[in-house]
Amino acid sequence: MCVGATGAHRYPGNEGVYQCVHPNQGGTTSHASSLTVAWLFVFCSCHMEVTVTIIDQLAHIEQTALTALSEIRDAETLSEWKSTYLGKQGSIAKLSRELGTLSAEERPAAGQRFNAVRTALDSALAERESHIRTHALQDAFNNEAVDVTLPGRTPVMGRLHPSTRVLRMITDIFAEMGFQVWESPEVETDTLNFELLNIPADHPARDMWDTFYIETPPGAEKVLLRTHTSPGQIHSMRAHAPHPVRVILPGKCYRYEQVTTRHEMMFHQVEGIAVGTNITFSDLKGTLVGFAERLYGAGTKTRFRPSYFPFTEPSVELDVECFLCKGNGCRVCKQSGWLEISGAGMVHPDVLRNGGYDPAIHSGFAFGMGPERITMLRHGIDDIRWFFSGDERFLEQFV
Ligand code: FA5
Repeated sequence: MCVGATGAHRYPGNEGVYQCVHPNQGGTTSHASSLTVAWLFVFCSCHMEVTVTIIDQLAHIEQTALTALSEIRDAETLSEWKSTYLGKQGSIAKLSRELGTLSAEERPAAGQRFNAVRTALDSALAERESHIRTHALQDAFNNEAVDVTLPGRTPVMGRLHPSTRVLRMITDIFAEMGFQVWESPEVETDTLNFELLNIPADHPARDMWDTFYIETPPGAEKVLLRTHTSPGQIHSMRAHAPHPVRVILPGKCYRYEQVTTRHEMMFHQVEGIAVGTNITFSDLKGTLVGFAERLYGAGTKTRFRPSYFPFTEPSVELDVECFLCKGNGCRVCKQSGWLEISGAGMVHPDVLRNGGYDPAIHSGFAFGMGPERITMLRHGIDDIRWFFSGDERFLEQFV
């Protein structure tokens, strides 16, 4: 202690820091504040005492800081503690500014003490940080622990769309009969969708098969969304001619259609074509009857009705006996006892020629069926709009 000191005075601007004041200075002078008085005293007669005081203050800060630190349990409070004691405006930094006012002899000892305290606080902080982190981790383990004995959640399994399922059944059946499965474009030219299939610009069949046109420059060929899979007949014949061809072509079709319970503006078709030598109408019948029996069961009754398509001659519609009422007549078959499943016929000589075959040598049959209609008949679905409405209540029934 300073000899004759009047006691400890609060150091202005340095809360919690105490300073000795010489009795002769009386705490006030006519020409200086108490701070100035204190420092005059420091420089005049009591150098060692002030150094001890700073060191005492440092010890006090260290003690307070370590006590506070030991009670901290979370990262946020820890960060506050860090800025209070070790930050740029923290207690240690504030006190260290006083170092410059000490004499050259006193400064090293005080400096060393500052460094020691700072190092002690730094390492205590690091220790506390790691302690808090470990506890946080432990808490997370305890709170978020996975109970491995709980039964697992069954993942929701996707399933195939009913049209896709029936398309696959149809392709499987024809593949067994030796048909290749081909794809052909959904976007076609007017020539392929109509002209080469015997449907010139003014043909009445164009009304029945109206579609969506893609804007093209004036004078350019018209491009459209195909109305049926029949352009695939031309693609596949041209790819094989003059060799035999036996393919099916499943895919989407589009029509400018009044949408009803049986008519969609987008639906699927499966086209089939077989061209070679000596292919007759009985081959067509045998193929389609065999298909119907495989799809609806052995012994399924079928019938062929005369019909008209510009690209087949003769043309027919294939009906199967209604699987619901066994031919007695019901709501599904509209009391007729029969269900139509496909258009078909012998490939027209003009179309054979357009495909690259000589009708004098080659002949062939073709057919086109609608999988949605076939699915409706199989499952008693009363409205085709269910298929593409995206309603899960409908789709999830087809497991
Ligand atoms: C045709 O499209 C011919 N290209 C089929 C053909 C191919 C005949 C080869 C001869 C030789 P049609 O317009 O009838 O024909 O359609 C055939 C099948 O497609 C119909 O039996 C039906 O199952 C389905 N279909 C036609 N229009 C729609 C529609 N708007 N919505 C859902 N399915 C349809």
